[in-house]
Formats: sequence, C-alpha cells, structure tokens
Amino acid sequence: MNATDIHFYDQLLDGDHPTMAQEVVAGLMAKPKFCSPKFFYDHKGSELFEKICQLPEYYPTRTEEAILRQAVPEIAELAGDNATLVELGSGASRKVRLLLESLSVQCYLGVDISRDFLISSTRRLAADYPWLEVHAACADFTRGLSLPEAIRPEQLVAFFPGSSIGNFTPQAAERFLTSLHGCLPTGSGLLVGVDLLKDPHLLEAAYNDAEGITAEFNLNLLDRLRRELKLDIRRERFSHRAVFNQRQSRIEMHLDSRISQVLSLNGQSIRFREGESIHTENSYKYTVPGFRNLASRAGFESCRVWSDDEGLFSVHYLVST
Ligand code: AVI
Repeated sequence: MNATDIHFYDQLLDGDHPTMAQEVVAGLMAKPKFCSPKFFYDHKGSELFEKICQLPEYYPTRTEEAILRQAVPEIAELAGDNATLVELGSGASRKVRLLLESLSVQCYLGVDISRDFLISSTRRLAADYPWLEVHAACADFTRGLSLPEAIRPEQLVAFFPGSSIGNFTPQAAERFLTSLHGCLPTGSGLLVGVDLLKDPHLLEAAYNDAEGITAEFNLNLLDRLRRELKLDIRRERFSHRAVFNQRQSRIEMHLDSRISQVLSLNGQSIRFREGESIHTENSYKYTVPGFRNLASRAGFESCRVWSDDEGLFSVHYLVST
C-alpha cells in the first residue's frame, strides 16, 4: 500500500432504498414541502459547508475545535490504546486531525455521503498519517451504519462532530443513536458534538451570515435538483430564510418561493404559492442534560461533557452500555 492508498467502500446503493428523485418528489408533494438536508452535500455543497465553517458568525466549528484541543488528553485516556476511529459525516476530515495527533489510533474509517469529497479528504489523511490504516465508506448513514468487515470491532470510538446530530429531529436522533448502539460493541465510545441552546440573535446570525454563504449553500440545493433530476427549478425564483423556532428549539432553514409557480417532475405537477417554502433543514439546539437524557434512552452512558466558557457548544464522551 502506498501512502495515498485508502480502502474504499461504496455503500450508497446498498439495500432497497428510495432514489434521490423519489425522496425529493415525496418531499415536494408533501404539505408543508420539505427536502432532506442530506441533499445539500454535492461537491459544491460540501465546499460551501467548509466555507460556512470559517465564517465569523458560525461559532460552532471554532468553538468545537477549541473544546477538542483542550479535552484531547482526557479523550485519549478514555479511548485507550490502538483505537479504531469511525467518523460520521467526515467531510473535510479536519477536526479528526486533532484526535489523530494525540490519540493512539491504528485505523480510521470516514463515512460520508459526498463521494468525491470523501475520497479526496481521506487520501489526504492517508498521505499525512502514513502509519494510519485509512478506510472510507460512501454511505447515507442517516439510514444506519454498516461497518465494513475489515474494521476491527474492538476498541471502537465513533466520532460525530459538528452537531450534525442536531439535523435530526430529537425522535430521529434517538432512533439513530439506538441503531448506532446496535452496531457498536458494548464499551465502544461515542464522541459527539452538540450545539447548545442560546440567545436567538446569535443563532439567527450564524445561519444568516453577512457574506451570504449560507444562502448560497441553501440555494445550491436547487441547482443540484435542476442538474441531477432535470427539474426546471430556478434559484432566482426562491430566497433563503433562516429563523429560530423557540418552541421546537431549532433553527429552521427554508427556501421561499418568490412567485407562484408550477414545476413538473416525473409527470407530477408541483405547485407553489407565492411565499410558500421548501423546508430544507432543522438544526436542533440542546441543553447538556437534555442531550444526556436522549443519549441514555438510546443506550449510551455519559462519561464526560466539555463545553466552552460561554456555554455555546458541548462535546460529549458517551459509552455504549
Ligand atoms: C451540518 N450541520 C450541523 C450544519 C448545521 O449547523 O446545522 C449545517 C448548516 N446549515 C447551515 N449552516 C450550517
């Protein structure tokens, strides 16, 4: 194996799942209309998300990184020797470098839905850490995680950073953690980043940045549907909106139709009233005890929680019981 070799598994087409076109049509025919945020992440969407992570208004990334940097000696102790690190939604695999530099890790598996992005990021990891055995699985882990046979089940630590858990509803997050619990041996670790409930002004600013990158990220979804599903949907006919829903404790992202319009997809007519929205993302914000309770209902015991001085973000080390 040379330094840039990775073990690659394409799991996206495994199993009998609806296609992207079927999922999108069902969402656009529903009332209210929605589209899963997992479809944000084509190559351009993944690049835009990396830009969001650098924005001054988007505090989660830098706050989580600072927490991880401080907590890494304790995380190393909890993870033990020769761990296998499984990163869910690995994206650019940037934060995991903090762990690879300090933990005793033998094997890494990155799991992401964005194929090219996953391959290039994991190849960079393999080149930068020649001692590391690098695996990459292109998969929609929102449907559950399937560990490739080559992954040793001992000493597993799953890493789910960035508060991506917040993009599930709390019920779906509990189901997801329960299914993760089912495929991790007892005693496995789960290091998960969870964004915290805070002043709604700070939250809304994080999803309405001055440069308009988040708007671009949201609207890029329409470009993707236009290109990949041959849907006559035009970005200039929609606008980005992000608001905090206090009752549900979540930021909602929407694409609002600027006009009344009719689209046709797979022989179906999809009608929009002026102002009608496609709900594209929820980003739930938790309290530390609220998230701990959710994790415990899914079979994970809380070992340690770290957060920043301002209480913006939390990182939990959970153990599968
Ligand atoms: C990936 N996920 C945790 C981000 C979030 O904050 O919900 C996605 C995002 N959407 C807009 N900005 C960032």
